[in-house]
Amino acid sequence: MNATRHAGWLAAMGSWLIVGWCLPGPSPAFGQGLPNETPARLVIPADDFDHVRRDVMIPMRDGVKLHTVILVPKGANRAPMLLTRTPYSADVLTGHAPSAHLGPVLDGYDNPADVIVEEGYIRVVQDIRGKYGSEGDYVMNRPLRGPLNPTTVDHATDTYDTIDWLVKNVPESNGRVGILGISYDGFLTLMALVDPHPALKVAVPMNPMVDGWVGDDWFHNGAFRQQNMPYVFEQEATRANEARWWTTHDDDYDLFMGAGSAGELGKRRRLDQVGFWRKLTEHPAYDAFWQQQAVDKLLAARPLAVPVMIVHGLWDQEDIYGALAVYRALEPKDVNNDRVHLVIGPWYHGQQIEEASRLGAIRFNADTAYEFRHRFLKPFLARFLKEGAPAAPVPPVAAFETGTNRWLELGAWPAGCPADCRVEPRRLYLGTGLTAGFDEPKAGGTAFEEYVSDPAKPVPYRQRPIQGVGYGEDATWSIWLVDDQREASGRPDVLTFVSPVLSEPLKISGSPVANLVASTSGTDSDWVVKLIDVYPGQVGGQPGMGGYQLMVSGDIFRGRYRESLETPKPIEPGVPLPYRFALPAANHVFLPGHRVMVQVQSSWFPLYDRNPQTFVPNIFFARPEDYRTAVQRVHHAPGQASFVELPVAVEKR
Ligand code: PG9
Repeated sequence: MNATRHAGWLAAMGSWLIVGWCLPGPSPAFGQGLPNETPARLVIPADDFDHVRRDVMIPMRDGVKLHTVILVPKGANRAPMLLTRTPYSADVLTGHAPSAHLGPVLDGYDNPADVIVEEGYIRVVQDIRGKYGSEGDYVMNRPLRGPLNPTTVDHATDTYDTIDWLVKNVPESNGRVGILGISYDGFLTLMALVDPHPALKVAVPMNPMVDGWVGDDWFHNGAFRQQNMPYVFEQEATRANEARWWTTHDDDYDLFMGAGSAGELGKRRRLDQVGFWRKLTEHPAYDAFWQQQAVDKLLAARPLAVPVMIVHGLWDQEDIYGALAVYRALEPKDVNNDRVHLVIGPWYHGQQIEEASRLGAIRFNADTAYEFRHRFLKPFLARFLKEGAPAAPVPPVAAFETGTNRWLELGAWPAGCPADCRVEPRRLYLGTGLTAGFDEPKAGGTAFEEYVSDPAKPVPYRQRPIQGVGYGEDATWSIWLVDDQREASGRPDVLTFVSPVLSEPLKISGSPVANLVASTSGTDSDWVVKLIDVYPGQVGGQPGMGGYQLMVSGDIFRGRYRESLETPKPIEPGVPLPYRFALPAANHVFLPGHRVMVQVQSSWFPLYDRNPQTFVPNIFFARPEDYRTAVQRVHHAPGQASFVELPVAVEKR
């Protein structure tokens, strides 16, 4: 590592590394300078470029200035602007490649680059307050002004002020602005809908962070997603994310087992230095802190003034809850069914701006992401942003049906099929002999199935060694939801119920609901329920898919919240108790020759922290002695039936 790179690396590691070193090489002869070879002001000749880049600092109403990159296609006149606000660096999002052409420059995270370039949009990307080139202080998912934010500014006001400046200072624009973004940027897109600027004509929240406790990035039904601890550290330790989480193990399973609890790992890594970690550990339950910033609730309480296209991925490994929660909040406001649109694709988190002819081992018959961008996104944006654009029909709902691999254009969600069909809940009962079927349990069978849940050997959520959350070259984090579940089905601490081979297609459209009657010998417990499509022993044309166990929906529920999400309570040991919780939506056809499987287990590690299985005040700080094995029982006798309520789409007779 030469001196320059060494210095660069140290700079990148941030100013807290104090090391002494001297640059090698002879000092200049006395009295003779050695001219600096770096120009005082670098000029980039613009002749090759098909766009002009402007870096501006836009003043907010409280005086804080936000770094904003504006990319204007050469020759643009009365062009609409597409805005994204981000905590992930406007320079990175507008510098994916060192090219003179806008396409490669934008081709990467958070840009539907082909649509932006083909449609001649002015691309605007802004660092949110407190991050990278912007001034101000950073607060994770800064709450709206109100009980959680006593200041006069939030992402709604910052967006309003930004749009106000843009329409007055970008002469090439037509004064119309759209906003779009994925994930955190999807959350920021939704914030723009609160008291929106009149020039904001359309919003496209994709895979948005909406409710961090119920089903998005931080918890799922109270179980903590501890593999996001590196994100908390890097996102808040420094303004430009220079301080990096450091590895000690190639297998995250070992890292988190070694620490014992998430709180202990946080303590060892001094995470208490960053504000959001303190908030996470202080609010393990669904209290006012989480309820008051649930974006679906906030938007449900406000008028909808801006048309939206909400984009959801069926295998979104990060924010599988948010998009459909927002759709449920906004759809009732859409009296003419022409302002709230929904697209559901067979994608991982954000895959809709990438290539999506397959997801892991699962193949689709076309690049479903390209289809989304060109069949749905492009005409939707044009309709509201481009003057004189044709009002190209975009269906209220476009939902990809997995299993049959086809797009359905629907009037609402869940609807199941375009024309005359309806969705009706049908109970898939878990039964004697680890069966699954639609017949109610009969007397005479066994009363329950049993397994031992040992916190010293939690069930890995995927095959080990388990990577951390990452998106690099060799990262497979994005596809974990479609991992083959055979790894789990063979474990004695995973109950595996399976149906007979289907002779007819079974189509589900909507959210399955887990209904367990379960007991534990402990006083706290997690319950994981997975709905799985079991492929036939061999699949023609797809070697390697024979017997594949594809999870089409699955989630975890932390038992202490059984009676109240806000107030955890101990579980009475040994007593069969009902647990009912929704699983993520599916739009799937189990084909003839396939089987339906339900797996039940009590850990999903290390993505989720372990439940000690004894009731403690705050699981973040459970002590080693709190972690005890527990005997788990899933009951299925008549009167104590466990089942998964399937949203079955049936043709109307
Ligand atoms: N949803 C992504 C994320 C947020 C917070 C923690 C980890 C991941 C994202 O904004 O990309």
